[in-house]
Amino acid sequence: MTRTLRLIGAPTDIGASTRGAGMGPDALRVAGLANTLAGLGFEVVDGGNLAGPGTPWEVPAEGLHHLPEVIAWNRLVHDAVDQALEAGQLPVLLGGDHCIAVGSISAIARHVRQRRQKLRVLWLDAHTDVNTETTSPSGNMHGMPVSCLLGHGPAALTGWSGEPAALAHDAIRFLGIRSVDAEEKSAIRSLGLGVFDMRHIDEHGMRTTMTEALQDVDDDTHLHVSFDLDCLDPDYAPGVGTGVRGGPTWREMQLCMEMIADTGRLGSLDVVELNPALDVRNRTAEIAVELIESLFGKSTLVR
Ligand code: EXY
Ligand code: MN
Ligand code: MN
Ligand code: MN
Repeated sequence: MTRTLRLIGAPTDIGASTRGAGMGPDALRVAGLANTLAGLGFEVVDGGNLAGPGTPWEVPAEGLHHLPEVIAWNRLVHDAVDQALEAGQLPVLLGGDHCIAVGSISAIARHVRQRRQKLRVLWLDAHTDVNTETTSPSGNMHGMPVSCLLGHGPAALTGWSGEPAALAHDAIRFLGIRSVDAEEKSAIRSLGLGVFDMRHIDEHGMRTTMTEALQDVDDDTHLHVSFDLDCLDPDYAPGVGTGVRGGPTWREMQLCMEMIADTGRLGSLDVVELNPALDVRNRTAEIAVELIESLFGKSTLVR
């Protein structure tokens, strides 16, 4: 049966520190995302862009930047992802900055729970995004979605899945991590989160790391990938607002994607933090499309 993928554009930089991520969905379209996925044999429906509030660029209130607008965007994203899942489509959310993962993963968590499946989230990122309004050094909400999903973030953004926490602490694995605030480190330890940082990838290689990250993924598992493009080394992906050097190479990310594809359990995807205003001739968008193609099963294996 042909699987239908639904592209959902969320053109916003409402949770980011730098403007420009709102152009991400169209840059991915220009780089040929829909045709590339159709070329793999999927039916691809591009649902266009959601229409949410603009970015007012005001100072943070009570430790949070733009909370009402972040809620509005996440509400739109939540409902669009929910509708795609209800229609039997595989949602591909095109950000937009990473704050929108609250809406998408909350919808996915409810759907997975109703089907009595198990959820595993792979958070591909230079950052762990596990700040809260009391620990965040910036007030920027793209640094907080994981806390919201674990039930520890701002109250207005927790509980959206129908449970206090959309994610159990052992339902998420982080890969590519190399920029973690001091208070995030404490949270990671106290919550017992599974973090595969760059030191781990350096020491064990991507193959072993992915084998570990995918351990216990089985036929009942829904795999969600939250792909922050700043996971990649900025030499390969310059078009991001919060790039951190020392990330995985293009080849390493390819292997990561191929090993996820090999499980056959990919059920949903966020592609976030692409900032075309900082990119070089749409290179980061093109690399993202190549990596997403591998994630959806393009194989370069000869044997
Ligand atoms: N940890 C920093 C903060 O919370 O402000 C930086 C977060 C950057 C988040 C990027 C999108 O992954
Ligand atoms: Mn992120
Ligand atoms: Mn990041
Ligand atoms: Mn827990």
